[in-house]
Amino acid sequence: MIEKVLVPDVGEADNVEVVELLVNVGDVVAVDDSIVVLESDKASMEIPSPVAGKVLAIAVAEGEEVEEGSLLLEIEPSADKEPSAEEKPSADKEPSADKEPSAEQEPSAQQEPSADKEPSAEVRPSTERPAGRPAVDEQVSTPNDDSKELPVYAGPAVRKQAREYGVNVSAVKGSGRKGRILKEDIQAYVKARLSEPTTGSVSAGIPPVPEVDFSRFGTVELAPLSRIRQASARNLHRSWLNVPHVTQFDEADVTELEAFRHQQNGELADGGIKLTPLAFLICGVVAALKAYPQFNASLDKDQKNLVLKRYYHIGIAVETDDGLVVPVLKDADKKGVIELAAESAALAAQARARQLPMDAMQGASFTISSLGGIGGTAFTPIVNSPEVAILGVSRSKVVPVYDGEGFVPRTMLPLSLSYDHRAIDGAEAARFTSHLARVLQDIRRTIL
Ligand code: CAO
Repeated sequence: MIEKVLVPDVGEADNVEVVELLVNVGDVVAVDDSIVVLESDKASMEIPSPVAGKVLAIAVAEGEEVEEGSLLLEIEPSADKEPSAEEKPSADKEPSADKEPSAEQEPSAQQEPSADKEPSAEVRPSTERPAGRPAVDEQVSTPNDDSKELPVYAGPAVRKQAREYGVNVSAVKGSGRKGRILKEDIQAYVKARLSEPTTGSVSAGIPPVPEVDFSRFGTVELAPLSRIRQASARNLHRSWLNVPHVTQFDEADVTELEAFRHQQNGELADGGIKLTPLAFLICGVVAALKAYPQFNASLDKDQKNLVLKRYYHIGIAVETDDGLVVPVLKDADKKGVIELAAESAALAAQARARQLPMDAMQGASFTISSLGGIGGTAFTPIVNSPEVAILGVSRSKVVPVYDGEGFVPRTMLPLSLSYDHRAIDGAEAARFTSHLARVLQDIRRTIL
């Protein structure tokens, strides 16, 4: 008499995959010995043998999809006798030291085995096993050949998953029958490892700042951060972590420019227009970006190309009561200084009134952060990634400059250019700020 073993009720799953065959033709199984591992979207299930006996035929192959009622195996029932140790399916056998791969031989994530490194036909038992079906006992390994630790039971699909995650199966506790490691065990292991606190070494991630109860030292008060501050904190942190920053400092002699600006402000006063250094800076920056297009660019996803932008949309960092906002002055290359002054003032006013439309904050190709109205001598702005550079401007001041014959008073404007060193070299940055300084020294250069 031949007993047909069918796929039992597998819950809600319609189709399940045969991920692992745990027996070979000719194996003798006892009642409840695991014979096959099925896997649905949600879980792996080891199917136990409903009868004791000898496996006559295997009707499925690994990777095949089956459903409730599909034929799995044909078993010739035995006359109530438990199979001897020799007859038992090889997965349950204690592995012999000379045959099993040790954990040290387990491929690491970096050493994904190539097809030609799969167990060769010679090391697989040749008995009646269909081609391509791995022998079950090849899936048993000990953590270390010399150790007295228990062997590790895991099937090929589970081992493949472990390799993909870089997990050493010998470290995983199996929750399947007889300690067999299931895919869920690998997932649980990875999850547990990821949620472990980091040890403080750089390779283990960024060490968290310890939480301190400041009220132990004195009175404290909580000041909630606005949503804008929280959003800019995320952006700044992302840029800080991703971009290798370098800041190039320089200064521009803006003596003549400032004289011209004050004179123009006198003439424009009636029209309600005020020229600040910012409008001239935008104008000078566009000229420098045209001369050095790699600053008006982004790195592509693979970091193999610079995406050079043929448009000049300048982000202006604006301080608002709710935090830093960066509206974008579009097509700055097509606008004159007065228009740039009017538009940047309007954008700053809109930002402070929280009236900026979404598209006014997108598409910048380069950003200027001016603290000149406040003070300071220099600072290191954070690149507004994925842009590759940002110009910081501090407050100009009149200083004595030696002109070869004597000291003369000159108005010097401090420039701080931070850049992404993956995209830009230091020499290029020095050329960019020198060029910008020359343009600002004589703004007529922008029309050349
Ligand atoms: N040197 C000397 N004086 C300067 C100057 C400079 N570099 N820049 C501006 N000034 C003067 C202006 O001429 C103006 O003078 P008057 O009042 O005598 O006319 C005064 O400082 C105030 O200028 P302003 O700041 O109102 O205008 P602006 O066009 O220079 O700047 C804006 C506009 C939006 C950039 C600015 O208001 C702002 O918000 N700056 C802060 C940006 C910021 O927070 N950056 C940090 C980001 S972190 O990277």
